[in-house]
Amino acid sequence: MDADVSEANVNTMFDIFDADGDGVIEASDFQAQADKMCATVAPDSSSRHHQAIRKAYAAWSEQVLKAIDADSDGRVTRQEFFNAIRAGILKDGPDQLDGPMGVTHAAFEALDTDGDGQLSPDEFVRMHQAIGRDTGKARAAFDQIDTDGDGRITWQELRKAAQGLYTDGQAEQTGKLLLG
Ligand SMILES: [Ca+2]
Ligand SMILES: [Ca+2]
Ligand SMILES: [Ca+2]
Repeated sequence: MDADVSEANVNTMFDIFDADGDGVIEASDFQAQADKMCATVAPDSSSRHHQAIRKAYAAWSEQVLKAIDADSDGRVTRQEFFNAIRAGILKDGPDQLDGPMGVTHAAFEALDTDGDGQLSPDEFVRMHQAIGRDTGKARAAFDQIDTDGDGRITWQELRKAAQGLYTDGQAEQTGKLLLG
């Protein structure tokens, strides 16, 4: 296993993917995540953003299952997940960030309610309000992601913050950074 991806982090990542907590990652887990994300940032099922989020999760699901589901039964066990991480699958694949970044980008666009291509603090905090998180912490997270300190989060800034989750093995820290 990569020295910088601890077993605890791999377990945390698995648990995040396994949304329904039944011990295997399946397409339905990604659908559950999509439901949650849509309910938070794009509840109108006919909206462009709602459909983009669903599409992004479906693509991610397909990518993960294709890459990690070694015996192709449509279910990724914890063992298969560990084996894939050990083989460096989340680090070495050139396209390994396409799935999560597709989802992050769809969420970014849904949160950008005024469509100026950047998130204001109000737009960013809306996500935290919707899921009942401490909005004070959201503001601290905002300031950390806004690396040039201009009071707006660009896609480049959010992308850089979100990448940490998959490349640094710092799932918990990155989650905290994004969600407070
Ligand atoms: Ca599951
Ligand atoms: Ca905006
Ligand atoms: Ca900025």
